Amino acid sequence: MTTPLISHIYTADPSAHVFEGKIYIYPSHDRETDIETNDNGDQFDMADYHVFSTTSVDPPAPVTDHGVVLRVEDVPWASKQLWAPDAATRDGKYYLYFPARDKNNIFRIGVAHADRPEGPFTADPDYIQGSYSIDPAVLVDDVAVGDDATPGYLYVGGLWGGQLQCYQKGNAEAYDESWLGPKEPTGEGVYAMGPRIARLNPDMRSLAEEVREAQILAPETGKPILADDHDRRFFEAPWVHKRNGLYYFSYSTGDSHYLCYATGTSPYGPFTYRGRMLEPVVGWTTHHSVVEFKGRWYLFHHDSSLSGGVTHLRSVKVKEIFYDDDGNIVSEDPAKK
Ligand code: FUB
Repeated sequence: MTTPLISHIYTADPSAHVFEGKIYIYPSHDRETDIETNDNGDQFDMADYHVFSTTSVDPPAPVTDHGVVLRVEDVPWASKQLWAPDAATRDGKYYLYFPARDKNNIFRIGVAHADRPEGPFTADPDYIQGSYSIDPAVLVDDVAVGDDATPGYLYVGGLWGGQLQCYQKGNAEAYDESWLGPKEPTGEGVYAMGPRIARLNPDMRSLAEEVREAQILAPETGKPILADDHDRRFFEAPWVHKRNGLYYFSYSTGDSHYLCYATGTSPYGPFTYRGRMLEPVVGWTTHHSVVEFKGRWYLFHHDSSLSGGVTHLRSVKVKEIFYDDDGNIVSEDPAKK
């Protein structure tokens, strides 16, 4: 079993990026509460974010804790639950994307900005208009859209407590609170709900278009994965990385506890399911990021081993991943076989 990268506080949902030659990690900051554990995730009652950095994960180097960079009380629109964040950089500025419940208890995506990757971050006064659900992940692409040479794409989505199922019709205005709770589509022939994507404006703080669904297709049918296929359907934790011009969309399957991936030729998908990249870990949730550093690829993820299996007290870990000649993600270096 691998050792947690950070053990002086509980951390989860690591989004790792290489900024200024170092690996920066933007995780959730788990904390103990007296809230009863339920399938809505109420026990995940996080109230701030720390940022971490390191110069090497293999061999391990010390991880620097840059301290608290944003608190829920510094986010004017938010009420609680600072869940899985991500970060991006553009034109010398750094952006932290984060989900939180607004004053009406609806999950929205917020953004905060800083001059340095380690913050501190200043939150925008309101959430990103048109945003909903949880688990933002931002890809800054290298394929121009119009005048924008490096467009940013925001991916979001999470079922059950993450409220994605409340948007059956797709758009932010069609919020249906009768779907609140640990619910999701089910039934013969019913398609799973896909993650959501929208291109960001060059300001990186607003959407250039309405949020839309990205499809994850089953390779055997060419059609979306079925809602009852819990081993493969999207649940939460979207992440997109690009390798050799191919977009890798990876995600958690939630109640079946896998990290899976699918690939496509456009940031919008469709993405065709390819396989698993992490088997179930200690704890209920699984959430990750994939980053290239000095020519090697790493999977950052979390488990609950440090807390002895407490679902909402997790710790960030890292492992190297490899690709075979067909672009499949494999856990052992094919060159060493
Ligand atoms: O950390 C709170 C939630 O747990 C995240 O938003 C999900 O992805 C899951 O890891």
